[in-house]
Order: sequence, then C-alpha cells, then structure tokens
Amino acid sequence: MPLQEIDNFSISYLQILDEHGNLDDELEPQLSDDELVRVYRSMVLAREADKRMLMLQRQGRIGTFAPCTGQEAAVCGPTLAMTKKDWFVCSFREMPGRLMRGETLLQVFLFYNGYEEGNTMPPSSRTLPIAIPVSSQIPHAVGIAYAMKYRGEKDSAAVVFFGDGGTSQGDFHEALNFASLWQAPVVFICQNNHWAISIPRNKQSRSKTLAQKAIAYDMPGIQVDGNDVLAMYKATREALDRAHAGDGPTLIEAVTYRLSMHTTADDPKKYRPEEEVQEWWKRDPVPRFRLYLERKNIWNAALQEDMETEIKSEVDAAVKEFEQITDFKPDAPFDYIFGSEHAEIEEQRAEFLAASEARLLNKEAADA
Ligand SMILES: Cc1ncc(C[n+]2csc(CCOP(=O)(O)OP(=O)(O)O)c2C)c(N)n1
Ligand SMILES: [Mg+2]
Repeated sequence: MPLQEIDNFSISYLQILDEHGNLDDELEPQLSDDELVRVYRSMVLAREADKRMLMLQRQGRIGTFAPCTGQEAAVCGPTLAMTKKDWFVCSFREMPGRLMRGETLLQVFLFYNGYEEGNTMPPSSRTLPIAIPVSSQIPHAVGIAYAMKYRGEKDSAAVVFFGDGGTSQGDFHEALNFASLWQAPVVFICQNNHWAISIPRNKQSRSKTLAQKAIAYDMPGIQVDGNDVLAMYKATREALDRAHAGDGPTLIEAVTYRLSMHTTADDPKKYRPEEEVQEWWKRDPVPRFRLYLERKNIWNAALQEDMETEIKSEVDAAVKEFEQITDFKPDAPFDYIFGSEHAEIEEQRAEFLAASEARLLNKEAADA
C-alpha cells in the first residue's frame, strides 16, 4: 500500500512593524490614537520602573525581581487586546501587563520586597497573582477557561504567559492537551526570550519553532515578532475572537529577547555573549513603536518629554509612598494558604509570630 498523507502542517510568522519601522499597511490593526498612546505609555512606564527597581535593588531597598526590559511589546500588545472579562494569568516577568490591568507601582514594590500586601488584586480584576513555579500557571489558566465555558460565560477567556523554558515542563503539555480536548477559551503566550536563566533556547528544545508544539494538540499555533506590539496585539485579538466564539485555544510564540538579567540575583555576562545582546538592542520594541507613532503624526518630541517627566514623577511618588509604609502584617501570607481558616495553618502562624517576636527581642537586646 502506498503511504497516504493524512494531513500536513505549517507554521506562519507574523510581523507588522519591523525593526527599521517599516509597516505592512494591509496587516496594520485598526486601533484608536488613544489606544496606541496608552500602550506606548505602558511600555515606557515599565521600562522606567525596571530601571528604577534595578537601582533600588542594588541599594538594598527592594528584593530580587525579574526585569522585563526588552519584552514590553510581547506583554502589552496582548493585554491591550484583552477586556475586563478576560483573565490575565502570568508568571514573574509580566509587570507591564499587570500595570495595564490596574496594578499600582506601589504594589509592585511591595511584592518585590516580600510583602503579601503587594500580591492582592480585587477579585473583579481577573488578574491572578504572580506565579513563580515555572509553568504552574498554565494548568490554572486552562481550569479557569474551562470553568468559563462550563458556566456559559460569553466573551471571557484566559490569557496565560510563560517562557521558552516553560515549554519543557509537563504542566505545559498537560495544559495544552486538556485545553484542546475541552476546546477551552484560552490563549497561550510563550515569551521566547531565548534564555531560561543560563540555558539558551537551542538547548531547551530541538523543535524549529515553539509555536509548532500547537500542532500536536490540534490547535492553531503562530510565531510572532514579540518585539512588534502591533503584531502581538493582532495575533492575540484573533486568538481571543476564536476563544470567545467557542473555537478553542491558540498557542502564540512571541519571539523576543531578555535584554537584562534573569533576575537581580543573576549575572548574564558569565554565560551570554555581549554581541548577542547588542544585536537585540537594535530590535528594541520601544523606539520602534515610537517611530510608528511619530510617522502617524500622533507623537512628537515635546509629547515624549512631557510623558517622560510625568512617568519619572509617578515612579518617584510610588518609591516615596512605599518607603514611608512601616505598618505591615508579617503573617499575611498565612491568610491566603486556604480559602478559610485551618487549624494547622493557625498553629504555624502562632509559631511564626512567636519566633518573630523572639528575634525582635533578641535584636533589641543586642542593640541596647
Ligand atoms: C518548577 C520550577 N523549577 C525551577 C525554577 C527555577 N527557575 C526560575 S525561572 C527559571 C527559568 C525560566 O525560564 P523561562 O521559562 O524561559 O522564563 P524566563 O525566565 O526566561 O522569563 C527557572 C529554572 C522554578 N521557579 N520553578
Ligand atoms: Mg526564557
């Protein structure tokens, strides 16, 4: 018997605005000037916040955090495409999107200083807390999406972010399998920033693209220029339209780059060639989008200057407010382990508070 072709597959790459500012007019999404400026401001704010947080961390004024510099478009484009009825499910490098969803800089600073107060969003915001265990958030998103479908909630989907390294976790594959099986309204966004701490993308998987992993689960998969905010918006918009219409999940691979370190506890110079980083600075998503706005005559140097001044004072004010707060609840994390009170947790809370008190007394005695 001759072999019969059962099916054939291909993966497309989407780019609308290239690194030189060239635009594909036919693919350009129809966004209002307000939306364009909003997304640009979010990218610039995140870049400035990252810069300031790095300085604060080096001065011992905040704890470890994972910078997002270079990846602003890969997060802000999708977030712009979402509505309040969609769920934002992220890992630890999506601060630009969290800010767009209504989180404040004060909360960001609190979170990265270890205060649980920075990890709370009103339930109505449909924004999940930051997930640190790699890929653990992906099954959560599928569960939420399936619940939305089960409840018959229309126009509601989950958008979940994870890294290239995250695709090596079992959670990723299990989540995609169930999302496909249940036709759950979920958009998987893999931020392929080329590194998982010190493991480069080519040591993570032999697959030519990460988008093609969608094929195994029979869902649309697309590779997108993750430094092109217009392309990221459009790909997510289309995936959300499918999800909202009951047509199931999509996998988007955002090809981007982590221009900074993995976290402030990491020194990438030890494992990453500087020339590679310099090549990617040429594809920086922020100036590329600014050029687009200028060519559309909705942006100029004066507006840029005003915005930069405004953002700097916004960041200054948040730092000031953060450093003035001293009244924290050290046992706050115990409040969130279960949805209701639990005897064992209460025992642990009491033990923790007693130990904290003893440490404080010892310190006071030593200082005296
Ligand atoms: C389950 C689990 N294993 C290991 C770690 C330690 N860890 C934190 S981030 C990371 C790499 C993640 O790489 P990637 O998914 O590409 O995301 P990126 O950091 O590049 O955004 C690892 C191994 C963890 N947080 N969780
Ligand atoms: Mg990565």
